[in-house]
Amino acid sequence: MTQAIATKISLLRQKIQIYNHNYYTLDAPTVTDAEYDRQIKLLRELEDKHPEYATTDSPSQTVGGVVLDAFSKVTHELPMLSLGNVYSATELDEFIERINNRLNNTAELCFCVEPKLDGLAISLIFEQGKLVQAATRGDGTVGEDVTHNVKTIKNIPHTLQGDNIPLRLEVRGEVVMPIADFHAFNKLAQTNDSKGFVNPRNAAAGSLRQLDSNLTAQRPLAFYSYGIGIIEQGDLADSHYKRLQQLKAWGLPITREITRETGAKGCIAAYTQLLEQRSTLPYEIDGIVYKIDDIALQEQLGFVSRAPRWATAHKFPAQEEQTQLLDVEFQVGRTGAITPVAILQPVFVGGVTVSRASLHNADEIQRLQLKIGQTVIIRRAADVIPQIVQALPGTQAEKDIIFPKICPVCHSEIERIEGEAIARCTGGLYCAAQRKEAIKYFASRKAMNIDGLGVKVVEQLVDEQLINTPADLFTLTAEQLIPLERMAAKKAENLLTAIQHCKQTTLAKFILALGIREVGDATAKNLAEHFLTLDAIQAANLETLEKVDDVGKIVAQHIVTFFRQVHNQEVIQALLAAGIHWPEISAKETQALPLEGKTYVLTGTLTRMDRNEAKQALQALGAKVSGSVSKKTDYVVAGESAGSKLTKAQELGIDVLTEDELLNLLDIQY
Ligand code: I6G
Repeated sequence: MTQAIATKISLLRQKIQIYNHNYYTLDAPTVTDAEYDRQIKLLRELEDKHPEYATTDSPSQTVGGVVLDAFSKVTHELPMLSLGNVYSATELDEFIERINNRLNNTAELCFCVEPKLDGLAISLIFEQGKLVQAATRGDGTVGEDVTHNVKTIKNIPHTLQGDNIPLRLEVRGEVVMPIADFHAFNKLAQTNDSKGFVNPRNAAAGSLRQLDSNLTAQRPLAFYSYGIGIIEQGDLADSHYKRLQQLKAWGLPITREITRETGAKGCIAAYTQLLEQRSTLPYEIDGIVYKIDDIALQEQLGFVSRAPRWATAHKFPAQEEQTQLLDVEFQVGRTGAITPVAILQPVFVGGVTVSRASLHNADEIQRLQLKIGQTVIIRRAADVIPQIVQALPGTQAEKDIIFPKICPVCHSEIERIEGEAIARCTGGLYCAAQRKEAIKYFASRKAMNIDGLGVKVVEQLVDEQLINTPADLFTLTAEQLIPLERMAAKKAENLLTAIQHCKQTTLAKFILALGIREVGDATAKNLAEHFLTLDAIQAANLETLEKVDDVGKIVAQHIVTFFRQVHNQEVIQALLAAGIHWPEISAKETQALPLEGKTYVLTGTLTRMDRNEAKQALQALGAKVSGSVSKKTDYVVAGESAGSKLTKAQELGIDVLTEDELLNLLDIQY
């Protein structure tokens, strides 16, 4: 029995050591953070229950990182520790109780509360205000010298500015790759057929640990301070919060979300608020850190083996989890696009249970080297559709995924035009799947908004051959509807009323409802406002279409091709004959707002307002806010550590605004 426990603990330690090697040395994790945390927790529980097997070199007692031979080694003068964790309000209460017991304290404690960035911890040493050394945390005692690489990070000052700077000062913080830059980097990697990064943390770690600092310089990294190590010949404030503000005053970046809170109640309120903000932050965070604010109390509390007693991290729900790929289905979309969809062993991730995830196209399956039966890592950041980001190495027994050559619905040939990622069913409106999708899209909320015409009803109507095109909806009768599944007389009557109701619409919604390839709601609105009438849009040639915002060569070609098809013309005529109409648009209406017609791109980190606020303020004044810089961009607003978008704007000669200039334009005082 005891032997069995010893073996269990030993195997668990070896397993965690392999995870550590993959994560810290190779920058290529093979399990999710959530799974890693579960295994560490299990090991600690076993060691607590069987203290006779506890050892100081157990991965439960060490920081985890290692030092690569490729870099020179730096011994930290003060160890760089990690943090303990709490996972609930109860565990936070227990953490506070332990502190109160040690301090013999009964008063409410004051905490400095900071977001926990998901990046790579580093130490910066400044001597006489000059940056002289940067090192990774490594195993907490010895780290890697990454000074050359860190000096390429744009928001790290090489010289501190201001008064009372200690003669020698160590600043600790986290290097991250901002989320927007991570996506841009991966997109570029995909077009260059090179490998992207699995997540922003890996991107930051992989970029910082490059042997050639020219490569690091090309990566959009940013740094945020969270604490101080060595202080020689200098007096700093007696509060952690004030010390962070002092770092900011000397020119070191700190996160905007730092606050001071009282007691568990204040901490939990800050947790809830930060969790809500999570999806709008420019960097990825995996939790919040509560730190006793009073430095004297911190000193009194001291450290346990690997973490301070005066701080703990409260983890957010995991955004990555692992599960099994059970099968792959091939869906046929509105335009015939064949999308492989992963069928997953249901898994709770990012606050929801995920059982399906789009695999986009055949290239994505190839890129992930995916096989049925493998364990995969699913990522679901808040409000973002779930994605498979990695397939873990598996066994031989797994099955290859065969991309079909004929449409699974209508059995027409599937074609993939050279140079295009998407394969399409060639069946057109002969394909029931495409017909169903076209009708669902027509009825959808942003288009004709037909209440009660859900997915299941459309599928039955097409399968029963009661409708073939959106125009057929307007000839439906109660007698046809009532026999459908879950359709009583009242529901049928409501649906018929909704169908009648939708006839009063707008030109933009009608254009959107037609389902022209790559014409979404913004483009449909731009087309309506530019041409004012349906006839004018139908008559437009490629050149005139390309004058419209958002419309490039490819979209213009899709529009012309769509209106040229006889069957599309027949459907449009039938819809108009059924009574669909919209109010006339006057040219004046479309020019009412001061920034109408101007396209802005926001890049980098804004420090006094977040991107969403800036976007909404610009849109309220009529501007269009785009995600990418092109010749059609009028202004680029560049915040801190702006990267490739700023470079592109400069290359294209586009006006670049600072955050101050933007605030000035918007007439906002912060
Ligand atoms: O690893 C860490 C991440 C963030 C930290 C940390 C932190 O504060 C926001 N704070 C401390 C005190 C330590 N590690 C040891």
